[in-house]
Amino acid sequence: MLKLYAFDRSPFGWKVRVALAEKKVKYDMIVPENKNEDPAFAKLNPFRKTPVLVLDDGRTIYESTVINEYLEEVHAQPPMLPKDPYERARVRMIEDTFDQYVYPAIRDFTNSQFDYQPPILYRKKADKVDHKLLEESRIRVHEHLQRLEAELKGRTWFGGDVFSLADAALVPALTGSLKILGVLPDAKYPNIGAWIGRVTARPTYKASAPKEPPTIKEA
Ligand SMILES: N[C@@H](CCC(=O)N[C@@H](CS)C(=O)NCC(=O)O)C(=O)O
Repeated sequence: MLKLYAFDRSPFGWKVRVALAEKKVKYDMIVPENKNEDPAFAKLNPFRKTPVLVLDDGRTIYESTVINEYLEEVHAQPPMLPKDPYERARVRMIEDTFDQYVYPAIRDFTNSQFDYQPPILYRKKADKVDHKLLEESRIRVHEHLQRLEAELKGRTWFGGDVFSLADAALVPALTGSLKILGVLPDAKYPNIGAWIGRVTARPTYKASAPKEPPTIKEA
């Protein structure tokens, strides 16, 4: 059986679990211990990041986007990429720009105001908050949400009629971290709000969501 090395709360692990659940692929999830020191983990992924997918013959795939593309190739049903080449590129742009730009904005927004000791986000005292980074990242987060809101105009999913690899990539942020941080839901983003309702109603949502999500502890 496939093995997935991932953390319960990791957004990138969650994204892969969504694709595995959608495609009804069975796997064992392993939470790595001491991954930064354990030489065995470096053999799975020299960059020592999770998630890592281990195939039945022991070969490994790391980088969540690459893992999900592999799953799409090997388990074609249900398709998580539209048929039209431009639409496929559009889905991939949404996924790739999430990893490159949206995730760092959310990370800055979080780290500027919280100390994270999983699973608790401890709110920093006012004099420890990086106010400049907080305000800068808040603007970036909302710019991304405006763009994603527009992508959903007239579409059920980011993949149009197809619940896509981009939808899987956005599940952790839009239904997880941005909700915990109090950014979503927001009446300014009705399409995203409706998308969240549809995503969380999917049976695959429960199967892939963290068992113990982060919680905020006020200062
Ligand atoms: N680009 C990578 C990012 C993976 C990543 O940042 N994983 C986090 C968990 S969410 C991790 O392993 N962090 C621990 C570390 O950086 O040491 C992917 O998409 O898989």
